[in-house]
Amino acid sequence: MEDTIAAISTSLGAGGIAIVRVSGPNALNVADAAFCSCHGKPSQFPTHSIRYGRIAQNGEILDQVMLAVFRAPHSYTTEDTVEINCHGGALTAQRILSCCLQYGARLAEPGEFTKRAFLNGRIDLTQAEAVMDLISARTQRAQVFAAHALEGHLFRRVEALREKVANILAHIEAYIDFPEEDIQPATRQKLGTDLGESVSLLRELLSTAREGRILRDGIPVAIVGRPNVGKSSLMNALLGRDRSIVTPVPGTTRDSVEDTVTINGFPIRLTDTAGYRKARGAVESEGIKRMFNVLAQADVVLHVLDTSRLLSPLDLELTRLCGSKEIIHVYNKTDLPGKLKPQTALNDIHRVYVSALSGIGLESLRTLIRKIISSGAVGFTDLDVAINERHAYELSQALVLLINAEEGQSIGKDLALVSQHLRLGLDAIARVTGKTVDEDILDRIFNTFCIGK
Ligand SMILES: Nc1nc2c(ncn2[C@@H]2O[C@H](COP(=O)(O)OP(=O)(O)OP(=O)(O)O)[C@@H](O)[C@H]2O)c(=O)[nH]1
Ligand SMILES: [Mg+2]
Repeated sequence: MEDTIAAISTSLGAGGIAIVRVSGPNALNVADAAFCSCHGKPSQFPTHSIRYGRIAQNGEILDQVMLAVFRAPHSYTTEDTVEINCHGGALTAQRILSCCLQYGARLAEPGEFTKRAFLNGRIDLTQAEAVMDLISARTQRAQVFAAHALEGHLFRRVEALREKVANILAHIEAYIDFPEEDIQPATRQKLGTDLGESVSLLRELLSTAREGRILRDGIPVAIVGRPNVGKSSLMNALLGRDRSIVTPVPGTTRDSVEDTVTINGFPIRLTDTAGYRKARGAVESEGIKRMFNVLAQADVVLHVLDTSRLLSPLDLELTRLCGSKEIIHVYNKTDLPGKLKPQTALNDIHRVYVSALSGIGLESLRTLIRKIISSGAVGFTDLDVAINERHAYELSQALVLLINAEEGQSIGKDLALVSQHLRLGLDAIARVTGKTVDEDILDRIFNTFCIGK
């Protein structure tokens, strides 16, 4: 039998109301010991009812509260659950929590309520992860996708795929069990079609990984350029705060500096980098190496140029190193007397004139960034679900295995081998929804949760 857990489920700090949640077989006993009211004891309240009363610890009244009772299995965790709505502010809730702990509950671990909801079968693993995504969503789009996943959209897609693969496997294993029966060409063809469809479904899901990453982490945008052109100043101007060090000394920024900002509703992960030149010393050399890593990961590159200076071969080299990425050439320091005119050599299709110092042109830069992102160049999915990194890891393993099975099947390989690939692929798919899952993965997922969720 599980023990009974308790935690503060609202965020700490000033607020109208805080909620202390208690869940487990003893939740009602804990509430009976802590709650005094003319309405009687919580263990006698009907499920989904809320009553006014007081919480008292060893005879001392801590607060006037509303206490809600949810009886198993109709609660968030599917266990008996009590929610004590007390006054906000860290201390009151904290004292009520200690009172619940004294009367028999233990402090919940991060995400333990949601983990119980999963272990007790009320939600699958993708829905549990959606709870966290919902809490940490920074944009409306991320919030909408998380809400869909919580409704089970992703679960149903993965489950449909899993069933399809399970059926194919059952079919093939039937032939392995009765080797004397010759597999008919029509049957082989049907197996091939089903396998092909499963591979397509997998690919479709995997194609949403990028958007999933963008929704959670933001679109990666790199700020690059020669030393002293104003990269860090631009970073700070876009963020609206003093994040990256700015000095007149070329080579100020060494390490990459990352932060997020929302531009017209899009979450952006901006990274300021070390200025590009022939490195002077080991530190700068490492900084420039990191700049190239950031560049490789970026979807959009802000290549900053200094209009008060002439173009350098390094500028051309850097543009070339960006390859086919979406580049915006940011002509900075337009408040100074200018020498640098638009450069056809840079092939600067997207160009904007700014002064990071005065703020001139920043709005045009934001508009341009938004235009590029929403033009499809950076690509958004048509599906209403977007997988996360864990799902992508499992599904790409499944993809390799299914492709192996598909090939093996089509060239008439030993069916035992085909079925082995399928079985492993099926396991990987099942790990996405948590149908099969090990403790390690669960710990890793739920440890990222906040306490009280
Ligand atoms: N006049 C003027 N000065 C600017 C502008 N942007 C940056 N600066 C100045 O240029 C100098 C270098 O700015 P940073 O933002 O540190 O340049 P950086 O590209 O990050 O330089 P490194 O980190 O050394 O590669 C500082 O003195 C800034 O104040 C601008 O728009 N106009
Ligand atoms: Mg800098």
